[in-house]
Amino acid sequence: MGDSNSGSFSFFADKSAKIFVAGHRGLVGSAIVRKLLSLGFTNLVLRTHAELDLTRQSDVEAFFATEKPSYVILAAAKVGGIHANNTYPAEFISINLQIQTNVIDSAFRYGVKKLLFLGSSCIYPKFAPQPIPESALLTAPLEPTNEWYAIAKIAGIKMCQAYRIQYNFDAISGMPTNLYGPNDNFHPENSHVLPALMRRFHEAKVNGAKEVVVWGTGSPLREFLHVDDLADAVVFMMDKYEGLEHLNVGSGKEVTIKELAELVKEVVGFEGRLVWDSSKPDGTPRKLMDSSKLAGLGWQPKIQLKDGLVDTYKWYLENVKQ
Ligand code: GFB
Repeated sequence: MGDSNSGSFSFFADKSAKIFVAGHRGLVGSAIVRKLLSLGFTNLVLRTHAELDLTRQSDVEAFFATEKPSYVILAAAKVGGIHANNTYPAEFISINLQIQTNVIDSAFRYGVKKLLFLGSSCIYPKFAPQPIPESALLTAPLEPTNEWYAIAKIAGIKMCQAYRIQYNFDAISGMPTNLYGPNDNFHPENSHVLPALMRRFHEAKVNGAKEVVVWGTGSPLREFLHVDDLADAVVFMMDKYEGLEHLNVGSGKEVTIKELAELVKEVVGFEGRLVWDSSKPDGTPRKLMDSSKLAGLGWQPKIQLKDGLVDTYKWYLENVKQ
């Protein structure tokens, strides 16, 4: 049980191995599918929510019994931005606990060779040391706006660890920082800041509005990673990592929400002004991850924020109904 893959295992040895990507229509899952297909993997097992409800234990078990995938990448989750997390705490804790418990347990029971569980940087304490090392987990209280989601994700990490310790099940966890990219959720209230602002600036530009409202004070710092970089890291970890500890996956670069807003405004081409609504929560003041463990294994992000924003806005224009 080393910190990295010491044996001769190669995730790339058999491109026809059956891989279940749970959550393949979401921001993260769709990027992982694009990545696997671009690498020549041919046997992806995908199920829409309507085809397989991952919160239903017996359905998940029946799916694993029938399909018997070799690998599982668990990118299915109930996710949202600060407002959604704060408004639907019961859904964030219960749906995530159910999905991950069902999938991790069935994966073990039906002979999956390796599983990768994805969490979030919100698992760390509100006032964690910056940049946040993996060892900061469970050392102090969480940020209240997303503690329900965080508790579920911490339980997922712990479940992977417990199954490795007791059953020697090769389950690993990756904790991405704030993500963005194609197939994001652009809902005006429930989405994360980046897609929310992109949509608001776009609609303001199209409607000729003079100002756009941005939540909070603009002072919180956030680290953003393009989802294609995350997908690259996921494949890298499937191949190279088999440690007990979860691994941070970040870009190493942070911006204030004010800087982000200015950047999105520029990319979209909105020329009016920003109005700050300080009645909305800021959330945690800063969450820059220390991703040096993953870097030490040989992985680096490639996509700069500005380039990623241009790419995401292009996708938005081509795919989202105006
Ligand atoms: O992206 P966001 O919702 O996630 O908010 P968190 C980030 C920051 O952007 C906060 C500000 O300081 C918000 O106040 N913000 C400004 C806005 N305008 C907007 C807007 O229109 N929409 C949104 N959503 N924010 C989430 C967690 O926290 O991070 C999740 O709630 C998850 O659980 C995710 O972990 C990665 O970074 O604050």
